[in-house]
Order: sequence, then C-alpha cells, then structure tokens
Amino acid sequence: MKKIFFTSLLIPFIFACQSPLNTNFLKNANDILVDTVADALAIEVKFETKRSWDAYKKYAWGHDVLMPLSKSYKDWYKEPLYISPIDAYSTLFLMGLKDEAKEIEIYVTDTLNFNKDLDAKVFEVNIRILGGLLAMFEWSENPEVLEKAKDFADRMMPAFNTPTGIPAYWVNLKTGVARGDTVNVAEAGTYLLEMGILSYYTKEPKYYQAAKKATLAIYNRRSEIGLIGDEIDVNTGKWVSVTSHICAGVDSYYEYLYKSYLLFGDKELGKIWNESLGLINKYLAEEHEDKLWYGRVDMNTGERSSSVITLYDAFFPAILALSGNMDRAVRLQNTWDWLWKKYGIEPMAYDYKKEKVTYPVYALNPEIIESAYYLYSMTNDSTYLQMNRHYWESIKKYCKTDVAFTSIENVETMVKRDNMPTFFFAETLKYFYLTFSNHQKNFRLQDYVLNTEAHPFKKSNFKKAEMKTRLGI
Ligand code: DMJ
Repeated sequence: MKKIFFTSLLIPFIFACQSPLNTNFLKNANDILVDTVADALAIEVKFETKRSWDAYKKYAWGHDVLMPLSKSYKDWYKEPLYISPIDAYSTLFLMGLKDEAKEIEIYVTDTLNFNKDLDAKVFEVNIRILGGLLAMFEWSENPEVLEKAKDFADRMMPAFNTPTGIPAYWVNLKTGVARGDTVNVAEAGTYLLEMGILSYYTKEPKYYQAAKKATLAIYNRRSEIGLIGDEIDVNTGKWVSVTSHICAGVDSYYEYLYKSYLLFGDKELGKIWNESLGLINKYLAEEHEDKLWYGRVDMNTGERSSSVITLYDAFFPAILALSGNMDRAVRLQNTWDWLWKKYGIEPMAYDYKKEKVTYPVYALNPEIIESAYYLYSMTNDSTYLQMNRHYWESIKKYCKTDVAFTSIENVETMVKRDNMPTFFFAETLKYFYLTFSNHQKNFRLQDYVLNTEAHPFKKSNFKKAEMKTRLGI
C-alpha cells in the first residue's frame, strides 16, 4: 500500500505536466510516468476488489448480493442463484485472483443446482448468469461449466415460446412456466451474444435462432419512419409504449446488433445496426447548450417527447467508438463527463433541458467508465485515463465503506444506500482495472467482444467458417 500512497501523491503533478512536454525525450519520460501511475491505480483497484470480495464471502457467501452497510445479504428470489460470484468470476480471473476464481468455478460445478422453483427475470439472468458461465467456460476451459451454462439456458428457453418469439418477462427455472406479457426492448433483444456463444460451443443453432427471432421481432415492428418503441406485448406484438430512445430499457438491444455482427459476422444484424444508427442520429440526437444529447421521441412521428436521459445511456460512446463513429463518441463522452462532474457522481436520471435530476440514485453503475475505457483503448489519449481516474476517486470518496462499496441514495446529498449490485464486480471494477492496466497489453480490447455485463469473449475462438453449421447464419 505504501507504493499506492506514494504514487497517488505524484498523480496530480504528472497529469498537470502532460501538455507542455513536447520533446521526444520528455514525451517518453512522461509516458513512463503515466504508466507508473496507471500501474499503481490498477494495483489499488485489484486491492479494493479483493477487499470487496472478502466482504462478500464473509457476509453473503452463497447468496446473490452483499449489503455492505448492514453487513448482510439479499437474494433476488426466494432461493439464491449465486449471482454475485458468477458475475465476479471473469473480473477476478482477469485481475489474476485465480484462487478466488477457482473457488467460484468449483462451487458452480459441484454445488450449484438451477432446478429451483422460482420465477427468474429472463433478461437479467441471461446477461449475468448465462453470460458469466460462458465466460467462465472460456477462461477455465472446464467442460462441466459449459454443461451448467447449457442447463441454465435450457431452463430459460421456454420463455421464448410466445407467438412473437419475444421472450416473456419471467420463467420458472424448474417448471418452465413463463409469465409476463409486457417487456421492454432490452428485455426483448439482449440474447444474441450469450445464446450465439452457447450455440457455437454446443453446435446447436436453436439458441442463436431463438435470440435472433426475438431481435428481428422488434426490428420488424419498426414504424414507417423506421423507429422502434420501448415496450411491447410478447403475445400480440403490439407496442405498449411508443417512445423511442437509447436509454435504460432499450440500450443493449442496439449494443447487441453491432456486437453480434462483430463476433459472429452476421451481416443482417450489421445492416440493421447501420440503419438504426442513422435513425438514432437523425431523430434522437440533439445539441443543447453546446453538448450532444440523445433524447426521446415518438416512434411514429419523430416528435420530441422528453429530454430525460439515464446514466445507462453512457454505454453509447463505447459502441459508437467500437463501430467507428469516433467523433460522436468523443462528444457524447464529454457530455457524460460534464454531468458526472456537475454532481460529483452521476444521477440515475437527468433532464437536460430542465437541467435537473429526476432520479437521484447512483448504484455503482459502470457505463461511463466502460466508455472511457473503450475510448482510452482505442485512442491511447490519456484524457480518458484521467476520466476514469477521476471517477475512481469519486467512487472511493462517496461509495466506499469499511468493508466494500455501496450505492448512493441521492447524489445531491451523497446519502448512502445499502446495496452493492452484482455488476459492480462484473463491470465497474473490471473497466477500471482494464483502463489502468491497459498499457501492459495483457488484455487487448480488439481481441475480445464483451457482453453487456462485461463478460469477455475471445474473437479468435469463433471461426467464421463454422457459423453456418453452429449458429445457422
Ligand atoms: C448492467 O446490468 C448491464 O450493463 C445492463 O445492460 C444495463 N446496465 C446494468 C448496469 O448499470
């Protein structure tokens, strides 16, 4: 810890020194110093991850979520599904916390049983449990983990037996009975990656085909001007809400269009992504007070309906950058950075025209950190390293507890809320760590596609020549 303390004293000095340095010698010296600082931050993030993991083990082992203030736990359902550890695995593994990761793997293969009489939210368990197990399989190469992933997916599959192919909201993991007629677009169309990866490894196209049918069911119900709404009835295929946006409730539908094209080479999805992005930029994007925002419009008329955005939308600079739209990615990330700094930490929802917070919670969410990581990886511009360093300092200042980290009830008062969501392990800590250790080149973003819960999948594992037989593309 001494090293961390010493280096943290150097950090402001080093970053302050960056711009005036213009000779090659000084530039190289500066780069070395920046790398040294980043190394220290990576060590600190790893240390804090281990501290939080130890707290989970001490107070919540076997359960879904740690409650860091009361030092207890909570489960999503009447029985636990072990969501925090499954979500944490790929982060612990990447940080070199191999013993901790191995312990999770052994629990998954030897103890965990998904034959539970409970109704699980299909979207949430897909990105966290199925996504987490598939990443665990890739890193551990343990075939029993793949069996567990397949077992879990088979329990999810009955949800897709609807007249539209859009999955119901809930599915009972034991009986396969599905319920919940209305889903949002993210809940309808965030399955392509996990189910495509499962199809690839099991050589059973049915998973990818079900996911693709659900995504196309959304796309095929676009309006005359090409936009989609945000809530739909899975039985009738009728829009329940006609508001079009990229915010919470829609976000990862768009993310998966592009990432599935990237990982599997599914050209149909690449085409839909390109078309969708054109419409998003045409109808949703707007300049306000010299900043770029993406608001809400009516899917049928294109008329603006609201300027409320959510912190989830900060995923968009990452996907813009990944798909080659760097100018907009940079501008949008600057907007999010401004909002974070306005409050000291970002609020869950904000009205950019009324200039006020509409929902003041911050739940340790990763999106702005994810986008800073993508931009840093893709540009090597230390502006984004500094952004993530700033967000890390804010989270330490406001969210750190004596045992782990916790959510904020209100970013205007910084009152804490007793909850450490599972994505804090899966995403937030991972993106910080990958940013700070980026220069070590031990994880190159261009070699991976990450699901929306930040579980990484190696591109070279997926051979394009195999896609026809394994995924049915
Ligand atoms: C994560 O569970 C996923 O990233 C999801 O797509 C939406 N955002 C949450 C964390 O904020």
